[in-house]
Amino acid sequence: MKILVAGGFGAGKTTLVGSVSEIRPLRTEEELSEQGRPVDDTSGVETKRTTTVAMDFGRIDLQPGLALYLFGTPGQDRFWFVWDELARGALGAVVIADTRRLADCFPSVDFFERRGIPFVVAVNCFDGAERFEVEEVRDALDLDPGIPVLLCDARLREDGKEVLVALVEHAAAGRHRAATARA
Ligand SMILES: Nc1nc2c(ncn2[C@@H]2O[C@H](COP(=O)(O)OP(=O)(O)OP(=O)(O)O)[C@@H](O)[C@H]2O)c(=O)[nH]1
Ligand SMILES: [Mg+2]
Repeated sequence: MKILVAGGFGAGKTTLVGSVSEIRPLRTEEELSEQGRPVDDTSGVETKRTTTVAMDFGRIDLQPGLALYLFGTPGQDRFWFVWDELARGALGAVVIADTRRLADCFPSVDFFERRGIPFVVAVNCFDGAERFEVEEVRDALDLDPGIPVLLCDARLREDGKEVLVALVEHAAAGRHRAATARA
């Protein structure tokens, strides 16, 4: 199963792919440069030194016979053109949200809603960030009640796995509903 890991700049996409992957993840990190300063919005994540310029790639066997291929998207607006290519054939997506900059994940939510790709929202609970209930996040993002919202720490493998299990179950339930509707 091909899965996308999306979300705004610095939300923790590379971190999540790295923490759950059972292979050494492929990364395309580059230093944030002076040239990028006028176009890259780093507000809220001023300490960030590198950014994904193409994609992250990792793999995990979630259960016997179910391998997930994880594709982390780049977070900066100027790399949006990569998303269409990465999304081809994706069966689901994780949208990582940072509640300090929640609006940054709106474009990701729109992207998957418009393409009918099932997704879950994983709230990455950064140290020192104000905590919100999942229902508050759901309301703020104006999500359908059926879309799973989870709290996680992207650095923890078990949290990342929980998010992926929720996504696989959510995507499977959607396919089941579609098949039943056709029958
Ligand atoms: N405290 C805390 N720090 C985190 C967490 N997840 C990620 N970080 C840190 O936040 C920074 C951003 O993480 P990345 O994984 O690079 O974010 P990204 O979404 O891939 O960023 P771009 O590819 O540039 O859009 C890194 O310095 C991480 O170490 C978390 O759950 N808690
Ligand atoms: Mg990244």
